[in-house]
Amino acid sequence: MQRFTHLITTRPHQVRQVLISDLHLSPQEPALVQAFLALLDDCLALPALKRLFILGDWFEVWLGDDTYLSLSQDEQITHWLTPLIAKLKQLRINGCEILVMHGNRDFLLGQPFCNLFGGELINEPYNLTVGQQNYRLEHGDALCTDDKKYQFFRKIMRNRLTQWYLLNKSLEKRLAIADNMRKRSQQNNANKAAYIMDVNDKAVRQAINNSDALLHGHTHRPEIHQVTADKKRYVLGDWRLLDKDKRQPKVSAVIGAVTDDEHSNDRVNSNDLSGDNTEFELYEFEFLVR
Ligand SMILES: [Mn+2]
Repeated sequence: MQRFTHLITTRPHQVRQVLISDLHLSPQEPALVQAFLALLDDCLALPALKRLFILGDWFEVWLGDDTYLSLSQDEQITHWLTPLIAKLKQLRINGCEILVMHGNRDFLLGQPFCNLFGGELINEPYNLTVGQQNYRLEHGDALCTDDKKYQFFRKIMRNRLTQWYLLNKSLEKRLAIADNMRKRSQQNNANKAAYIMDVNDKAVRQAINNSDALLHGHTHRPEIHQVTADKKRYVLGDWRLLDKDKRQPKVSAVIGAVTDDEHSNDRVNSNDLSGDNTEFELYEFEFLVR
């Protein structure tokens, strides 16, 4: 895999939009939560940042917004999500929009939770204009059409009725269902060939057909692929805890950013994101675990 340079140290004044996915945050892996908070600190330090995209699988599992919203104030104070919400809210107040897309693990995430920090839930595919080009953003699981079993499961899970049914179950029931689903999916995936878990070439070509580029996560295979002579497919990375047993563990992720190399101040303050010098690149984000 190619190396990607660091966002902040490269050109902080030019970063207009940051795109991340597949953080798989959970209270069981606090290092990833810390790393996300560190990224938000980086974002807060970017003077021209206008948008943060979270393109799915933000959370390892999401059983419904009520798991947080129904907590008492005292319970919320000590909850692992609270610092994260506070920092996102700060970012939003600073003028950065926060756009959240569902992944296959957190498809029950709702607008009420996003309202806590002024975020907006967006549908896939989402059309992003980068300079003169149209980028199609999606989580990526819909592109893995070789995995027939999963696509069937996806169709059922993304159905409004299924979601309504799930959200009306008690939290205990939902926990049990999620646990069961995770186990089944682990069993299934263990027997699947590597290509089945990756995107399907035909699905990619279809998806990119009406766009200039495709950007997704989900596969945990960060890379830049040339799909046609003039169209690229960018794959964001998952957030990984590395060197877990060593003295200095770190979290590493490949993220995306839209930069604009105009230096004039009025451009930095304007909402015009479509300049000729606008470009999209993948970057390495690294966080040393404290
Ligand atoms: Mn995923």
